[in-house]
Amino acid sequence: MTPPKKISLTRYLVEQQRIDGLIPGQLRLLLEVVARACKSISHAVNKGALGGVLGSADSENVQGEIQKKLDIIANEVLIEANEWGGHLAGMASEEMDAIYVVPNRYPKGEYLLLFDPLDGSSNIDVNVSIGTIFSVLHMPEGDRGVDEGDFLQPGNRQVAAGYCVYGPQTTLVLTVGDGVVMFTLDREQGSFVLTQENVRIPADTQEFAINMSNMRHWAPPVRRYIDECLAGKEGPRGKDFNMRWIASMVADVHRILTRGGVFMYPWDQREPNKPGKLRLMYEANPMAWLIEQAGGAATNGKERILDIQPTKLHERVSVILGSKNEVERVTSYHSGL
Ligand code: AHM
Ligand code: MG
Repeated sequence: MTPPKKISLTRYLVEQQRIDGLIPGQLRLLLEVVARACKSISHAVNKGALGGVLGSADSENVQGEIQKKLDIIANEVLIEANEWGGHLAGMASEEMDAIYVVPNRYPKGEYLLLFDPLDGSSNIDVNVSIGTIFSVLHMPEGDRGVDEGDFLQPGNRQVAAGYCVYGPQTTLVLTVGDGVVMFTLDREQGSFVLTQENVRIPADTQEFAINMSNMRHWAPPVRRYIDECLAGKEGPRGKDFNMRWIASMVADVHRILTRGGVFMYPWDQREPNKPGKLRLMYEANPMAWLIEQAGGAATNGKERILDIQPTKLHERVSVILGSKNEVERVTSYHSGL
């Protein structure tokens, strides 16, 4: 029997460019560079204590969170890999207060790249899955200089989005608006190999993901939804639910893309003036687009995440995403509020 042919990320992107014209040349280069950077972050993650990469960096990011060494390493890897290729005009990151404009010594391209270089930072030192999340936007038409305003586009304007999860396998998950594809890193070959096309999320699920320790702070609609799940077969839902919470959005979303489920990081009363914990532009938007492209849904309880007009680069948002019927149910519990 002929072994199944291995399709590398490079080949996949070239074919998409050739057959469907879905991926312009500069975007293809950008995605390859992001994938290469993820490969190198994956190596650093795998070395762990042997590479001296664990622990805190004794610095804070713009959100007032203590940075881990790997947060900073991953951020640098992504910037260094992307700044010289001529495909980008600027970058923005969870780990940088301001946008990063491609230095004048390099040619400038037409795209903007946003990323959370290492999501799930609290899992780094305990050897649990973490990941890189990225979102690609087009520079607004006719704009010559790059400023923060150029980045403030709703998620429905993304031209590519994805994440790379560093778990038992390193998996790169991508959309350019034509469904969701997954590539697994083949360490012997050093390349990402296509392992799943046309990823679909079942519309129904019996599994939810939420940090239950915040229950007492939630708003009534979220409480109601979780209470009903917890009531199981005897409750209004008439079925038992299972729970998972990895504290790495990449790993939770990856599970949902693989077998369905609903993920929530809702607004809560701990910090009533913040819309949520997660960041809109480089966490919620790319994940929301991937989820929708796989047939799921993503809202903030009131509206589609992808339709939110951002007003700040590091803006936060309440997130409910995953299996369509469950997301619609939680969202309907918010209506009239
Ligand atoms: P980070 O970007 O600083 O790592 O924070 C985002 C992470 C998400 O990956 C995860 O869903 C959430 O924070 C977990 O938060 P908590 O520790 O409050 O459960
Ligand atoms: Mg994050």
